[in-house]
Amino acid sequence: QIAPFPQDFLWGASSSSFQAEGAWHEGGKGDSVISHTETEAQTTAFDEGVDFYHQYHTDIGLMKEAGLKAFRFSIAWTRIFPQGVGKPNPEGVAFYHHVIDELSAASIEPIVTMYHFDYPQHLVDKYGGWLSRRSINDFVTYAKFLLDEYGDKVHYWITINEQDHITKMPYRLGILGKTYSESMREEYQANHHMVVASAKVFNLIHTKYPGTEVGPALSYQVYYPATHSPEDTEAAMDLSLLTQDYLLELQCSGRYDPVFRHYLESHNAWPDFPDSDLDYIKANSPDFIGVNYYSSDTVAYMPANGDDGEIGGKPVPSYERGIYQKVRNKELPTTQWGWTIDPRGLKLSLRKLYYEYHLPMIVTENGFSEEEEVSPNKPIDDTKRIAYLGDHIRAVQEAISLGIPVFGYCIWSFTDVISGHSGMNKRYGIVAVNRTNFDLKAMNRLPKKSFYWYQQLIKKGAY
Ligand code: BGP
Repeated sequence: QIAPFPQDFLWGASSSSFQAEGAWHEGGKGDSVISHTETEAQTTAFDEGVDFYHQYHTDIGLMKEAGLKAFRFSIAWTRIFPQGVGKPNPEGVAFYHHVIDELSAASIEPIVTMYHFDYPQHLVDKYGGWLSRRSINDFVTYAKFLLDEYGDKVHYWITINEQDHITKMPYRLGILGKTYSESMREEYQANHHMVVASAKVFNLIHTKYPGTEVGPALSYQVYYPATHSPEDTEAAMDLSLLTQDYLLELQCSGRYDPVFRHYLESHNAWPDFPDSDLDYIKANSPDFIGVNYYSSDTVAYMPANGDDGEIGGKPVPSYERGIYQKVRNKELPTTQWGWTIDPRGLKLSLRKLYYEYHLPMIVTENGFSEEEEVSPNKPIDDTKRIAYLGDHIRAVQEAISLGIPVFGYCIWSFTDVISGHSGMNKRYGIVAVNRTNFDLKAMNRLPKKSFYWYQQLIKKGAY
């Protein structure tokens, strides 16, 4: 028996400042680490984004037409504090008031991410950013400013988006020219500082802003063992621990898992911190967990002298000798980018997270990417996206039916945005943006078939 979605379920969609806003050199905005990445990302015109900065009014109009109950977006830290700290920038502050007010006028709940990958470059130059303990206070000062400014209008806050990925992508921390394995010590030091900073923001919210809820948004997935062999089962457990479980365990329970600690120590990557941090983190845990789910992975044991793993793609290394390698799962179809399509994996992830942490959850990102041709007169017939979203929404409903508290679901993304890795070739939106990689002129919005499908689904309140 499948239970209906709760009446107040937050049917939503998601985006992020650096992928949507553009206007990098307008409105007094400062540079973030994204402006300085040394990857292919630089060629993808984040500086123009999809022009949300100028077109938010149109976009929110479309959200209203779709019947969205929630919109999750992020604030660009460097629009508020161009240098990361110091004097706030009135134009940036006003911009987010406009966005939030317009959402509220359309009865759309704003879900606001404080930091979604675009860390202020100035703080990296000044003291190394998250690598230094000084970063903790600066994040808390920024968060406090946001709460004082927008706190009476925003109920749901997300502290950091996908810290689990930031930790594995050195350039997102401003560490240039080094791979993950070369910079592990710095990465996990930064990770620890981000957890303490988040705990301080949880504390701030719980003591000073009652009626407001806060949590992290993590990328989460299931890892299946490739065979029945105990080695592969252990490899799948290990990968889950090393990519995601270690972080939730630390953030929600104030504990470094011993196997994880052993892993860090054996790589000379154990961070420095005072013992009191762990008690503090334990005493200040989140109210909910935001779950970004796209796909699952299948894992085999990789001997210390094994060949390179088969798949790359997502920003988690595809193998680590002596521990795991990701392998293809023949049971599951994939997207053009080789990401598996696995709705049951979403239900399993929600079950596992609830079993471990007993916190309410919201799916903060879930979506299907494809290369698409935008034609001005014909809505894109994105049948595969509709099937993907429908199957994943069904999986959420099944989880809710089992008693797991999931209070919302946000499609990634509302309009097409600039993909983190593949620019405008990789589109996720239910509204197309008429913009090719290098044509910055026209950015019309054109609802796809999935837009009308989601509109009907929200109206019915059921899949
Ligand atoms: C998540 C990020 C988003 C978004 C999404 C899709 O990791 O939080 O910002 O980019 O993944 O990823 P991509 O654009 O690389 O396909």
